[in-house]
Amino acid sequence: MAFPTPPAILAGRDLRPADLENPSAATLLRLYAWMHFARTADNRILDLFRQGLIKGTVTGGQGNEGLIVPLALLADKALDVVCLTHRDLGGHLIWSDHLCVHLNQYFANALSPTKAREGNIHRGDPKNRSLPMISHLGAMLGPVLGATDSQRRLGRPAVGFAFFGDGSSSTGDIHESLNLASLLSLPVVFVIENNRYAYSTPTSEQFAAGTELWRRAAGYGMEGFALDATADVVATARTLAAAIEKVRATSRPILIEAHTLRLRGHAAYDTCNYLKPGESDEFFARDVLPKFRAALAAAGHAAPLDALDAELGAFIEACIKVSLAVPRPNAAVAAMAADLFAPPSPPLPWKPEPATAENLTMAQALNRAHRKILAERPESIVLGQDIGVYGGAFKVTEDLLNEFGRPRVFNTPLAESACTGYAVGLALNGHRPIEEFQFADFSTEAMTQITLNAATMHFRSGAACPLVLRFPCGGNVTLGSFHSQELESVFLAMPGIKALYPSTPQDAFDALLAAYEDNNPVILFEHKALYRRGRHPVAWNPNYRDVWTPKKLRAGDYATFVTYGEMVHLAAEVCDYLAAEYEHTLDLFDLRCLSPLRLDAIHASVARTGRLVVLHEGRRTHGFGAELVAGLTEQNFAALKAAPLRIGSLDLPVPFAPELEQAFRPTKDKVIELVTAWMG
Ligand SMILES: Cc1ncc(C[n+]2csc(CCOP(=O)(O)OP(=O)(O)O)c2C)c(N)n1
Ligand SMILES: [Mg+2]
Repeated sequence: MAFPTPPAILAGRDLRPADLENPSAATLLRLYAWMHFARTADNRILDLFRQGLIKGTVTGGQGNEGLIVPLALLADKALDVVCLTHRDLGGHLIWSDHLCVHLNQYFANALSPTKAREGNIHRGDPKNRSLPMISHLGAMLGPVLGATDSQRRLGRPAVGFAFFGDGSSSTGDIHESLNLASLLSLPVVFVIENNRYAYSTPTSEQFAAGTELWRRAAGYGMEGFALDATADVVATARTLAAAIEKVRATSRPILIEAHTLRLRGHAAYDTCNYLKPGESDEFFARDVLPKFRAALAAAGHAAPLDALDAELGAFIEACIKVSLAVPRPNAAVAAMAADLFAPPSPPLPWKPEPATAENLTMAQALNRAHRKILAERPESIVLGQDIGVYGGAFKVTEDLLNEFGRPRVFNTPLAESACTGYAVGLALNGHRPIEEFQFADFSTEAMTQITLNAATMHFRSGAACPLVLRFPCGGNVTLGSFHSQELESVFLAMPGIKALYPSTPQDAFDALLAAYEDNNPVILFEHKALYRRGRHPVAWNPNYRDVWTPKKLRAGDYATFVTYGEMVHLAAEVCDYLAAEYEHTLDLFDLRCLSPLRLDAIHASVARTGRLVVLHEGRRTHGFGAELVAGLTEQNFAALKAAPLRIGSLDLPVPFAPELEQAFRPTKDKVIELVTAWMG
């Protein structure tokens, strides 16, 4: 598809600080051209929405051009990192791609850069470090921090640009991200686009501590200032240029509160009935674009301005025509399903070490796997709370800091959301982070980052997000409701996450390598009660990728028994008991991989035995076993000789006292009782 040739003035997408000292007519006209281009594109997108040619809704950037255009022109598009918001079409147009590509996104057609899986302003350009926005305001900042840090670690003097609105400034992620950036001394320009409203809510109803949001900077130990981006474009550009240069040179973050405008309300459907009388007129009176145009015209540029307006208008119309002619998108289910996960890459060239087996606990096996990864893979980074000097709550990361040093191994603050977002950003830029959650329970703090930002990344943007999230999980350790949970059915209810759950030290060693080299977010469930349950031989296993498939631990013909995690050991004892006492032998499978499920061998077993027992530690109702039972029985229904047996914990929070916890969770005696009753 041939795209119309852009007007020559749009060939220049950069503005250097020197250009602003005594700006030439060409510089001023270029600034104006991009602003006018962005405004006209936004206006036409609104028209097209109203005509029903664009679906969903549109959130315009009309009124924000005085900020986003100079800033995007000043950014180094070959180095810097950005995550633009729903007011920043101008930024997208400048950062990369032809207008037609952006329109294809709005029309959600066959050439949409998100393959029509996202709509309207919800896109980025990950290969050019423009990180795709997600709706969850605040959650976009962490990835900017990570990708910017990744650039710096690779020796590139990048700056990150993190945008958020006055309303978004109320989210917890903003606090976490500002703190993290300052703590790690990351060169990030934080920009608050303060247009005085969040949807219909004025700033006065958003926060009590005044409206000078930039003053928050002091609380994070960073510089901050306010900027009126509706006044003088050149002055704004100069201020931004100085700030960017400073951040680039010092690698310290900065917080800019930019006063901007929202000329068309929140979105296309907004009636703006909440505005005070005359307020809209006041907005339009402050609009910087006509003021800039009038100043340029007064300076003698009226004729080129008219010509520019005409040329840009014609170009936009030509682009709309081209993009409107693009066919509707491919709705084939197979094509969508194929993109849920980033494709597997060849195995990494691991050294076949340790060649001789050592007797290790699971915690030690995981420690060995971390050391192997850090020693052999320069792109690896290990982060988490207390994982440094202390070696982690379960000592899995012991001595890693000593051996590999900062910044490859480092403690994170108590900020699971921003830190996971930061890890997402590292992953998007070619690093491979391994993040330890102190307890799996605290991963709920990072729910949005894991399930929406990371897990949907490949499907909606085509970018790989190789991330290992280590979850010390499970009970039987008398730690109560907030340190004992099994969360697999919570996280795996969302698409796009892989998950491994090893039950032996060797499988744990293999699982960390397999998870590490995968190009997707992988949760590694590590049962706390298994960390120190005896020492077992661990060595380099060339077939480490087998952990993605179930392992058959016992063979039999009476029934098929499926379980994972700590329950594997209990199930093995139950199987031995049934063989000894009842002469019933069972096929016992350790699932090992919870996502994506590869159940072929188990299907074959159920088809042969005709009986199924599923056991897990998480709650029974809505538990992961429901999926296993459904999947395994719907395919083998005709072969079933009995109703499947599903065993899990009670449908309660994990209780504290040992007596209560034992009553809550499956124990060997209870499982034997349930299975023998089921056997009849
Ligand atoms: C965490 C979160 N809660 C609610 C929403 C729904 N929502 C979308 S935009 C918006 C207002 C955002 O206001 P602000 O941050 O000031 O940005 P603006 O739209 O004014 O540019 C809201 C509430 C959201 N996207 N994210
Ligand atoms: Mg706002």
